[in-house]
Amino acid sequence: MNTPQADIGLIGLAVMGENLVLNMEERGYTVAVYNRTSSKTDEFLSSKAKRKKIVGGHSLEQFVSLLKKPRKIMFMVKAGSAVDEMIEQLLPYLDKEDIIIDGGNAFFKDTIKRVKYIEEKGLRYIGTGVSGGEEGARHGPSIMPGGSASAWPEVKEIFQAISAKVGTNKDIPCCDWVGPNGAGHYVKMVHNGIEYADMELISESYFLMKKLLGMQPDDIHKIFLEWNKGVLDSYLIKITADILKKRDPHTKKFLIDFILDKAGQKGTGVWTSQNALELGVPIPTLIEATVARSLSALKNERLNATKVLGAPKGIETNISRESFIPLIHNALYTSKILSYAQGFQLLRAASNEYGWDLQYGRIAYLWRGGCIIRAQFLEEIKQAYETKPDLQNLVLAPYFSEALKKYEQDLREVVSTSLRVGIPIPAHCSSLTYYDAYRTAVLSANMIQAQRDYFGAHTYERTDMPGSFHTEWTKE
Ligand code: NBP
Repeated sequence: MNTPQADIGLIGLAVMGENLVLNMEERGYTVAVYNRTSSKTDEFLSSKAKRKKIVGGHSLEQFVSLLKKPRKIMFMVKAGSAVDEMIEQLLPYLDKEDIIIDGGNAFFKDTIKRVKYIEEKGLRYIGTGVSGGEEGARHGPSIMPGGSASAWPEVKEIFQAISAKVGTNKDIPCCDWVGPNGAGHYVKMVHNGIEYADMELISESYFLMKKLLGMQPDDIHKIFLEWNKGVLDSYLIKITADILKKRDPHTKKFLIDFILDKAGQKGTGVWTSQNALELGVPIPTLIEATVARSLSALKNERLNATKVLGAPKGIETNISRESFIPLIHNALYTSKILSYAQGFQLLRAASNEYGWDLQYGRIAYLWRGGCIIRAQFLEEIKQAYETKPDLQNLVLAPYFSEALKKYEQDLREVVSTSLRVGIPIPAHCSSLTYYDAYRTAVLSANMIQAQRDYFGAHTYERTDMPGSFHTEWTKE
C-alpha cells in the first residue's frame, strides 16, 4: 500500500473540486484526489496536476491509504444522494476521529442528519459552504464551515490558508467556524438567498435605465462603473459593468441584447424562501427575487400575454436621465440595505430555532471577500453587529437607519414611476413595502384577527387589556 503522505483528500474532480485542489497545493499542502469516474482522475493528474504535490487513487481504498491521520476528506460532489452514497462507500475504510467534509451545496437539514449519523460512529463531519464559483475555488473562496466542533482545529489552517483574505494587509481570512451541525450550510444558503436579491435588484436598475430612460448598454456600463466606486462597491456591480460592455463576436453588437430573458435557478433561493416561511420570518425581497426568476422562465406565456393584454407603456418621455439615474442609485442602495436586513433577520431566527449561537458580525466578514455577494457594505454590517450584538434589525443600526431615512423618498419615487409606466421592478417594490410595514406601529392585522375569530373562533388579543378574547360575531 501507499505511504500516507497527503494532508487532505478531495473527492469530486469537477469544476469546484479541481480548483480547490490546485488552491490547496499552491498553499503548500499535499492533496490526494479521487473521482467516481477514474478516467477524470487520470486526466487531472496528467494535465493540471502534473508535477504538483497531488496524488490520486483509483479505488477509495487506495485513496484513503494516501492520507495522513486523522484523515480529512472533502467532498465536492453533486449535492443530494451522491453525498450519502459517498459516505457509505467510504466508511468501511475510515477510522474513528477521521473527518468527512461536505463542501457542496447541501440542504442544511441533510447536514444536520449527516453530522449526527457520522458522530454516532465516532467520526467527525463538517458541512461547509464554499462560495465564489470556479475563480473563488482556485484563488480564494469564502468558506463557511459548521458541524463537529472538534474537527475545526484540524482543518482550520488549511481552510484559512486557501480562503479569500480581506483587510488592509489582506490577512483576515474569509473563513471561520460558523456553528454546530447544519449551521455552515445554512449560512451558505442565506448567502445565496441574498445573492438572488442582489442580482434581481441590480437587474431591475439596469432594466429601468434601458426601458424607462432608453439607454444603451455602453451608457449603462459607465453608470455601473461609477457606482462601483461608492457605497455600492461590490463584485456583482463590477461584473454587471463588465457584462454591459461585452460585444457579441458574431454580430459585434452588445452581447447582453442577445441573451434570453429567462433566468435559471438551482434551488438555494427556494430553500431560503421555504425556510423563512417555515420560521415565520418576513424576507419579501429575497422571496420576490426567487419569484422573479420563476416568472422570467415563463417566456412563452409572457409572449402570449403581451399579445392578449398588450405591453405596458414602459417609457415616459419627460424623465431626465441626469435627475433620475441618481434616484435609481439610491433606490438600489436602500433596497440592498433592506434585503441584507431581511437575510440577517432570517439568520437570527434560525440561530434561535436550531440553537446555533451565530455571530452575525463574523458572518458579515466571511462574506466580505471571495464570495459572490462580497461588498464594501458588509464592513458596515460587521461594525453594526460588533457595536450591538443583540441588534434587533440591521435597519435600526444608526448607519443604516440614517441611509434609509435619507434615501427613502428616492426609492418611493422610483417605485411609483415604475408602477405608473408598468415596468416591473418587484424586488424594489417588496423592499419598500417591507420598510413601510416594518416601521408602521399599527398595521391592518386587527381586521385579520377579527376575521379569523369570526369564522374559526381563533380568538384575538385586545389593545386595551391582556388576555385572549372571542366574540359571537353573528349574535345581536
Ligand atoms: P457538480 O455539482 O457538477 O458535480 C460533479 C461531481 O460529482 C463529479 O465529480 C461527479 O463524478 C460527482 N458525482 C456525481 Br454527479 N454523482 C456522484 C455519485 N453518486 N458518487 C460520487 N460522485 C458523484 O460539480 P461542481 O459544479 O464542481 O460542484 C460541486 C459541489 O459544489 C456541488 O454541490 C455544487 O452545488 C457546489 N458548488 C458549486 C459551485 C459552482 O459554481 N459550480 C459553487 C459553489 C458550490 P463523475 O465525474 O464520476 O460524474
